[in-house]
Amino acid sequence: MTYKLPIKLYDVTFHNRLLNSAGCWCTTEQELTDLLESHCGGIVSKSCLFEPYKGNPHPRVFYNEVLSINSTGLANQGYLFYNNIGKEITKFKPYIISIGVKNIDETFKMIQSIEKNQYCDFIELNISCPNIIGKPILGYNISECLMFFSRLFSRKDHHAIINNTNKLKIGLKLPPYFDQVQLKEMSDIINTFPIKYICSINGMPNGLVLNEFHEKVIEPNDGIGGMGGCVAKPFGLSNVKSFRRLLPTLPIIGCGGISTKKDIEDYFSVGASLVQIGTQLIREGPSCFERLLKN
Ligand code: RRO
Repeated sequence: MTYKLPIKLYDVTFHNRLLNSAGCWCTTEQELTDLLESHCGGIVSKSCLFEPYKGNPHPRVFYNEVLSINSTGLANQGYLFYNNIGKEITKFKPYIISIGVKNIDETFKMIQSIEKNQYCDFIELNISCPNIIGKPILGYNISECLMFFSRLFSRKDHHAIINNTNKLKIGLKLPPYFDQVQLKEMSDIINTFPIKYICSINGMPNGLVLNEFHEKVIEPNDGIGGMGGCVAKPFGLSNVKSFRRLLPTLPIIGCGGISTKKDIEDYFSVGASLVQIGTQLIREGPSCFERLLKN
């Protein structure tokens, strides 16, 4: 079972191929410490913003045996927290700082500042948060993405990334695409820039779950939020398979509905090099990594 083996992405060696998904068990110092002590092969932070942010009203996360729904709303401790804690984490495991792309100028400032310290191995730009109320998902707007990456990678200090020196490596967390034309258009954009990996997929946007009394199970946004768990897996698999065909050499981290070894192997069979675990990590806690690596 290859997912138990180390894997090298560029100069970074992951201990095995199982990571947490950004947002799951990775917001507080205690949660990040739990991950450090778990059997995961590397750690991804909560998507962060320039300033700490309290996020949406509670309850904002719900899960059962088949699905999860959340509208956390980018609750986070501010990028400096996730940057500084990286000094400790990177002594033991590869560390990816996920950045929530909400305000483009702030995104640039965060990247610049994180690059100075190098307390992480990759930055994962989250262009797929389904819960920024009133804001469209950047990853669905192909022309905005083109403008965003053009600005990002034409910054003077980013020429180093293009030249492949030791500047920080940038990956993308993508939304699920439901149409092959969009997958092709996004792939063409990704191909144009020095993006080091993609993680596919984030939660499926715009879901609604009702309880036995037909009431919403999360408070924000009329109960509407991003969906994970089993329901997401067919879309995660199809997106990874399509991106593998369209971007034959780019490392892909598969995500969406992984709770068993079969799920992991399915993602590897369509071209993922690593996987991220979200809903099942929330359900089971960080011991899920040890269970999945056993036998
Ligand atoms: O914080 C959230 O509401 C959230 C984010 Br940033 C994301 O990328 N995906 C998600 O399901 N929730």
